[in-house]
Amino acid sequence: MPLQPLRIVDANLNRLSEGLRFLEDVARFLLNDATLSQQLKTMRHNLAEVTKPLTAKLLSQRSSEHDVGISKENVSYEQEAKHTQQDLPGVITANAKRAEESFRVLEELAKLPEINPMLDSVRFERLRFTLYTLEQKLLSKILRRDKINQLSGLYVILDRQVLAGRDELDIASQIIRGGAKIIQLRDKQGNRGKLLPLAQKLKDICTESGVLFIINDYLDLALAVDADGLHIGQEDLPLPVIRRELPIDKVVGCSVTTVSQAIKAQDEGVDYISVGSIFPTTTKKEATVVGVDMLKEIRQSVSSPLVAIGGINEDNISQAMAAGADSIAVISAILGEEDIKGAVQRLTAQMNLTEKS
Ligand code: TZP
Ligand code: MG
Repeated sequence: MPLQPLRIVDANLNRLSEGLRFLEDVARFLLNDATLSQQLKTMRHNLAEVTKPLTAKLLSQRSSEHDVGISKENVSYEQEAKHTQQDLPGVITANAKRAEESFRVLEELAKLPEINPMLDSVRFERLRFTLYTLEQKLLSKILRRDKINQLSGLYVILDRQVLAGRDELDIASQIIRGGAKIIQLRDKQGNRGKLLPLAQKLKDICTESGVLFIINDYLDLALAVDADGLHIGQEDLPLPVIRRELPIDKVVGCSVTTVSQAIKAQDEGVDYISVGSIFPTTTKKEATVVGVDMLKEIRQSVSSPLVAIGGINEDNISQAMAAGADSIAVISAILGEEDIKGAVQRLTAQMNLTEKS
């Protein structure tokens, strides 16, 4: 009888490794996230290492057929069906909770005098706290995944200074009807009070049509209108601060001109990286022209989605796509055209053509 608690240890170790394996596979196969899947794998291996000396003892105590907890007689079909139907974030949460609870049970059991010499309670506690953070990272990535998938379409920046008084909502609806996947609101004058009602209306029409709505520069405005994301530059608040402030399902993009800036942005967990100016542009006078070769170099250094920007038009869009861009951001190639919808359609068609080649 003194080793009876080992049955609980055995059950919880099984639960734990099953839960961790599920989370690891999500990180590996659904998110293609090498860092996160490696961290979860390391945790699973740590656990195996801690419990390896106990394997024989644990197996001797196992008696699944006498486990009173596995009787299903009292579970109705409705309860069962409800239990099995969950969305992906729900299943991830359930598995993370299951693993965290098991860590906690092991931590408590390891305090018992008969278990204490075999298992280290503090180690389980540490692992539980690490798992809380990994769960948060995994869930936030899953919640942003559908948004990030839109980054293969055309990204049109609604620059209010370039629009020079034209009706933003009318232009935005033409952009949407043309088939753009992302709209960014850009206004370097920064009058948030004036921008707020416009940003709210833009957010509404984008949401209605499944277009991603991003705010350039202004964290407060992005929060106020519940935008899908925020785009920042090298001079803005640091990415970790932005992440802390924004809800976890919001996308953050960052502008870079060098490989080291791109690597840093990726390491800090950016959702997409904007590279430019690829070609000379008159829209942003102070922009550094980096050329398609820099885009190629960055493509080889990071796996984050890349958005090419700066001087891109119908004549050179294929060069930017061929250099590894996932998406193309444009201002003048759309806003400078008479037929906004037609210009979006033509650029989108060219992007799709290049993708296939
Ligand atoms: N960042 C780098 S270049 C640029 C920005 C915002 C301007 C892009 O505008 P255009 O008209 O598409 O060259
Ligand atoms: Mg900026």
